[in-house]
Amino acid sequence: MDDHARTRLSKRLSLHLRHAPEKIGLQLDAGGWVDVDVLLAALGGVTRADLDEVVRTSDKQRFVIEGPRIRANQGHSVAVELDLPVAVPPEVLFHGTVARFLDAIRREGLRPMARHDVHLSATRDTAERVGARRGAPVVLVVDAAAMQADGHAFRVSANGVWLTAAVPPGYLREQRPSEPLVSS
Ligand code: HQG
Repeated sequence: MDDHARTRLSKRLSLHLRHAPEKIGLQLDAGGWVDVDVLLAALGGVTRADLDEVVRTSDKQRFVIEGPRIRANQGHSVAVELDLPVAVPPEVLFHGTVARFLDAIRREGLRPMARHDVHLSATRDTAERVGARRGAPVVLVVDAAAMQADGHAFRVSANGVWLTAAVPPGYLREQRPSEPLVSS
C-alpha cells in the first residue's frame, strides 16, 4: 500500500473502531474489541495483510491486534471500557490546544468533549503536534503530580497517551515560549 491508501484505511478503522461501528454493521464488545475476520468482512475489499500493515505502521499505534481480535487503543466516543490500570503519571504532562479554546479552558479546565477522557501527552513535542491539528498550537502544562496527590486517577493507553477524566483549571499553566537567558 502507498501512504495515501494506508492513511485512508487508518481513518476508516478509527471511524469504525472508535466512533461509528454500526455504520458498517459492526458490534464492538464491552472492551471495544471485534474479531478481525468480522471486521474484514464488514470493511469489504481489505486484506488481512493490508490491515496488519496499517496496525504495524500506525504512527501513533492507534490499534492493537490480540489473538483473533482488534481494537482501537484509545480515542473512542462510543461506550467502551478499556480496563486500563490506574498508573502514576510523570510530574508534568502536556496538552496541545489552540488559542480560541483558552478562555473556556481557563474557566472550566480541560474537559473530555466528545471523547471519554482528556488526552495528555508525555512530551511537549507531542502536545504541540496535537494542538497543530487545529491551528497555531498552544501547549498547556498540567501539574499531574498535584492532581495525583489530590486523588485524580490517571491511566495510560497502550500507545502512551495519558488519560484522565478532567483537569480543573488550578492544575494548568500556560506555557510561554522560553525567554532567552541573556538579552543582547
Ligand atoms: C479542547 C488525536 C473548550 C481541547 C490527537 C481540544 C490526540 C476545550 C478539543 C487525541 C475544553 C478536544 C486527542 C474546554 C478541552 N473548553 N475546549 N473546557 N477542554 N478543550 O480531538 O486532545 O489522531 O477530542 O484542547 O493526536 O485534541 O485521534 O482532543 O482541542 O492524541 O489518534 O477541545 O486525538 O489522536 O479535541 O486530541 P479532541 P485532543 P488520533
